[in-house]
Amino acid sequence: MNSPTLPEPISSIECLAARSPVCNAHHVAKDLLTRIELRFIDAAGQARTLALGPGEFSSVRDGLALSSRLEHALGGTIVRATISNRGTDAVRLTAALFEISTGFAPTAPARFFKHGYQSWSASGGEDVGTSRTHRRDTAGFITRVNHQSETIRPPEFPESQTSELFTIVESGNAPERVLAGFIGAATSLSTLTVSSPEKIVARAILDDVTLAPGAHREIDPLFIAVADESAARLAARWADAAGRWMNARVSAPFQRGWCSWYHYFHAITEDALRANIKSLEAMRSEFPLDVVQLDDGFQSALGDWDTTNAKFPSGLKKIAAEIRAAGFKAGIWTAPFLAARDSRLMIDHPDWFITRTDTGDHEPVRAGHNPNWTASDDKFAYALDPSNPAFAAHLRHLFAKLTHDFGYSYLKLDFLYAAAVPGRRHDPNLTRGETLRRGLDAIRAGAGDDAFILGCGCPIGQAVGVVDGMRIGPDVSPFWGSTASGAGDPSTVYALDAIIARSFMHRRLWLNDPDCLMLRARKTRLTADERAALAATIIASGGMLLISDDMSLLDAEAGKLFGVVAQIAQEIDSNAEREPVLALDLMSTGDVRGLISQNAEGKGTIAMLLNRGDTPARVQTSDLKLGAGEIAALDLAFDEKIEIFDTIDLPPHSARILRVSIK
Ligand code: 9PG
Repeated sequence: MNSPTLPEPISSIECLAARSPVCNAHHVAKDLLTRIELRFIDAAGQARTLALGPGEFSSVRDGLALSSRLEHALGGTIVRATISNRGTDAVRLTAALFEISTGFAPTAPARFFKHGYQSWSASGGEDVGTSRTHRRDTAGFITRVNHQSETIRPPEFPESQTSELFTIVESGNAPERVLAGFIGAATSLSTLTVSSPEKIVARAILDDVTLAPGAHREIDPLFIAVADESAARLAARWADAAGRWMNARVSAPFQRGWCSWYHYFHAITEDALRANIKSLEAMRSEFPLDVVQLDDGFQSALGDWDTTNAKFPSGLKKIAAEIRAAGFKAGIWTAPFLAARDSRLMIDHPDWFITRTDTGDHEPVRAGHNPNWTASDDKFAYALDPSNPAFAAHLRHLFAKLTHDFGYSYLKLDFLYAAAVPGRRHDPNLTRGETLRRGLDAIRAGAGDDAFILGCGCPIGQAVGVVDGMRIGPDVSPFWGSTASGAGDPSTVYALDAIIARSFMHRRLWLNDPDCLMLRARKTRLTADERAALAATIIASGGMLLISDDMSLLDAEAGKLFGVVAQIAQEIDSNAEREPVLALDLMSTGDVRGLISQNAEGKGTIAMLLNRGDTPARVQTSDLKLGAGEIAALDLAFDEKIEIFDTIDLPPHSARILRVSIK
């Protein structure tokens, strides 16, 4: 693994108080990490463990060696563990566990941040230890394979107490919070379980991969920090460390575009696309966009991404040429790790799939279900296996063709979790995390360094350093959704929750894609307030700005609104290069949520306040701690500036942009 941007490790144990808000990194290293445990299966098929206690840095037993190294950097401690097989028999590795002592009282009420598995999975604050069950425990396989790094959690790591990739723990009124998170993800999926306030168990999931005699394996590094700062700021600190470790691609320009999905869905046709290209060309001064991205609905079959169905008679090359001739970058959607029964790919290459271990006959693993995707009776979509070099070579050729031959330079890669499903892989030496990474690397190798790659439906860690943009929430939709029904169905309110919860990732791990703006007032169930709340949350995140409307439905008023939002979005994006966009309260689950963006030169603050609830809300401005200055609020729904005094009133499903101007 290369990590050239990481600061030099400090070898002597010293207090970093002078260099970071962490008061004593020595304390973190020595006292917080209490145990490292390797779980493995020996040559006789026995489940075994090998552990390092406090202050122990290596241990060897029966030819298997476990060692660890601590480095103090970025205001915390980085723990690196290595496993080497010095014996004569192969072993299989199950997991590496890191026990972290938080210092919090076991009985005090505490909260932890439960971070979601992939783009669409929800993230947020939860109470520690109150529940051992989760709504997904009884859900079907497709739901669990979508939203959990393990479809069945080991009993000691229940879903309700488990966060993916990183977590933050806070207790009562204690000023310090504890952050623990993996900052590498190229070699495994990973989780952190908080069953009681005093302990975090971080776990690198090794999927029983083989470790041959003479071989060694480095566990992805774990970052631990304790600081008297907000949960959002700690999360940004994790993202900063992970981005540096994995060479995140964070320098793509601000992205503005159009996407076919949230108006046309599967019914998109070549004619509808062409009509929009014409409108976009004519409306360029009101809607200055760079990318036109065709979404799902063009392909001849799920898996056959270079051929079109009858709705797209001209074929993909001609369509890209038309988009480019109109002055836009051409973008295209694919689900590169999925295929349906009626695809040429699945018919010709039944051996390219991840297969089930619970059935004897090499059945491919089901990773999705969608009646719109296939004419076969079997409506499942199956998971492809990038650990198979033949399929990886196919990916390289396919994306080289789409990019260099057809002319698509913006690639939306969807349903990427499919490469990480459990099952039998071609290469038993690769974990599920490594298999996903290998697939992404093959796509990047084919598409080249200049293509803008957008991940979607993607486990969060494995794509860092490969993708330029990442969807960080579930789909928006032309209706608000019920705040009572629980997350699951696509609806705009859950997308807003995720945009706020994962805002800190923007320009740390990639460019955040908050999903699309919808401005149309007809053919939608979103009210004016709801459309404005969607726009306000998207722009306050600083992330990508894509419109998904039939452009013929947008009038001059929508154009004026777009002008306002595009300017604010770009301003917040440029702030984010220096200062991360932070949730007002990352751990909160209340109806009023918000984002805050600070100008690095100290030229004021822009905040966004959202009332996601079904009843009106009133906010005390002093509670927002926006700093001294005059606050002006902007209601995008009415293009209205409101002078703010002590309180702000927010109707249900509405948002305000607040600008603090320093006099
Ligand atoms: C195209 C869409 C759009 C959208 C993506 C993704 O669980 N599901 O059945 C499910 C279906 C679609 C979906 C997410 C989940 O949306 O996020 O932007 O590209 O695919 O099919």
